[in-house]
Order: sequence, then structure tokens, then C-alpha cells
Amino acid sequence: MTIRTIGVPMDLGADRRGVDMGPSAIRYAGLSTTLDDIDRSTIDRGDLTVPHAEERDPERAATNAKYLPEVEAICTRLADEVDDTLADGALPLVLGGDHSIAIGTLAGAAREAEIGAVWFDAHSDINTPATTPSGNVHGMPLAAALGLGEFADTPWANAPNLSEENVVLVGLRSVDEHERERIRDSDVTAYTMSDIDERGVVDVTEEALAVATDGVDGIHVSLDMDWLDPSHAPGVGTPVRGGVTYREAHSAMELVADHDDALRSLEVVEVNPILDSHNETAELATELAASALGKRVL
Ligand code: DIR
Ligand code: MN
Ligand code: MN
Ligand code: MN
Repeated sequence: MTIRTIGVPMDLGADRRGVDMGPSAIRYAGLSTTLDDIDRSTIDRGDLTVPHAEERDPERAATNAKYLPEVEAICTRLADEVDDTLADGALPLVLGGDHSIAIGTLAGAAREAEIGAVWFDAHSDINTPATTPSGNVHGMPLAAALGLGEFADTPWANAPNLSEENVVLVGLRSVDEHERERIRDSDVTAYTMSDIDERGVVDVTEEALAVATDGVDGIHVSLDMDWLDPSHAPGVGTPVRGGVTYREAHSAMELVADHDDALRSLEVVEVNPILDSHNETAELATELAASALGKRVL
């Protein structure tokens, strides 16, 4: 199956500017040649056009969901791109950009199919404008896609065929107070870093994939680079100590590739070259995408 790369240089959903350079840094790290090692054809569709904060009314940043109209416009376009890609029989590989773009990827992936989602992230991304401590939409994409809280009234943000039972969070270590309640009150499955400590990343990821794929047509895999420990992935806007190691991350992505019959879309987000060290986080993002898409040593 052809892999189609779609870059989304979005930084309006996060506080730290620079994550808009993520798609460029990932390409510079050699994404296309790395993917050539996999037995699949790849095509790069370039980047969606995303406005810069400086072009926008500063008032848009003074709300409890910063730049939400811009996020809506971009995610609506991204959803169309993802849907078109799938309709052409290709697999969308979406490069972020901040994690708010997942609203668009999920909406597109779920347009014509029942999907599950596996979320590799330090954070649970299930805030809403009423619960967010930051106003940053990158902390809200799961709530938006599931139509939770105020997002019940924003149809553009709701993924049509995604239900809580098939949403799985893996590797949590930074969850806000209201997010904790929301996860407990929902049917979303969540594994913290403690679960990975106790059971190992292979066992946890296998179970996560089983839950996400149960009874659906396919899954979306969203990889927030802050899932990794900052010692391996320093180039992210919101690093949290105690993340997975380099090998654990590869191991989990290889398990994703083992479920390639279910994999419908893949997304790698939150690479921030300004905070990175010699592009190592972008290089790691490239490697992990390749592992998830089937690259093997032998
Ligand atoms: C925090 C941070 N929970 C927020 N979220 C991040 O702003 O809602 N998600 N960094 O990746
Ligand atoms: Mn920019
Ligand atoms: Mn995230
Ligand atoms: Mn995160």
C-alpha cells in the first residue's frame, strides 16, 4: 500500500512556537529515503498552508481555546486530505505540527469507517475549553474527536465513527485533574507509565492494540514525541520526565507494524526543532514512523 505523507506545520495549538517546523525537520532527517527501505511506495503531498500567529488577531490567543477558528479551518482541510488519501487506497502519514491536528486526522480517518485510536503520549489530551489549564488546543484533540463536554456542539471536530471503547492511551504521566475525572467517567482505556514499568511495553502495547482494533474497520495511531523520555526526544514543547526509552518506542512501533492489516492512518506530532539538539528528535520521529510502517533490520 502506498504511503502518502501530509505535512501540517501547525503551531497555533501550542504555546511554544517552533513546532510548525516539525514537518520540515522530519523530512530533513531523511524520511523519504528511510521509507524507501520499506517495501511500499511513498509519495509526499507537501504541507498544508497554516497561518502564522503574527498574521492573526492577538485576541484569538486570549481565549480558553486559542485559535480555535484557525484550528477548525486547518483540521477541516486535513480531514479531506486524509479521507481522499484513504479513498485512493493509500495510507496517510501525517506530520505535525502540534497535536491539535489530530482532530482533522481522526475526522478524516473515521469518515468512511469505524475506527479505533491508539494514543502514545505523556499527556491524555482530553481537556475541553472548560477544563483546560492552558487554553492550548493540543491538549484537547481526544475530547474534540469524541465530542466530550462543549465539543458536543462542534460537529466539525467530532470523528463520526470513533467510540470511547476503542480509544486507548499509552504511557501517561501528566494528566490534569479534570482529565483524570473524565478518563474515569469514560470508556476510554488508559495505561500509565506505571503499567509499562510493571508489565513491559510489549504486553501493554499488545493489549492496547487489541482494545483499539476490537470490532472496528481499522485504527489511527497517533505518536506524540513527548511520549519518549526527554533524554531521547528533547525537541518537544512539553517534555515530561520518565518516558519510554529508545528501544521501548521502537518495540511498540514494530507491534503497530505487525497489525498493518488494521493500520489506517499514522501521525507523528510535536517535534520542535527550536528546542531540539542537532535534529535528533526529528531523526527519531523518522525512525519510529518507519518502524510503525514495517521497517525491519532483517
Ligand atoms: C496540558 C498539556 N495537559 C494542557 N498538554 C499537552 O495544556 O492541556 N499535550 N502538552 O500534549
Ligand atoms: Mn509558523
Ligand atoms: Mn499530545
Ligand atoms: Mn504530549
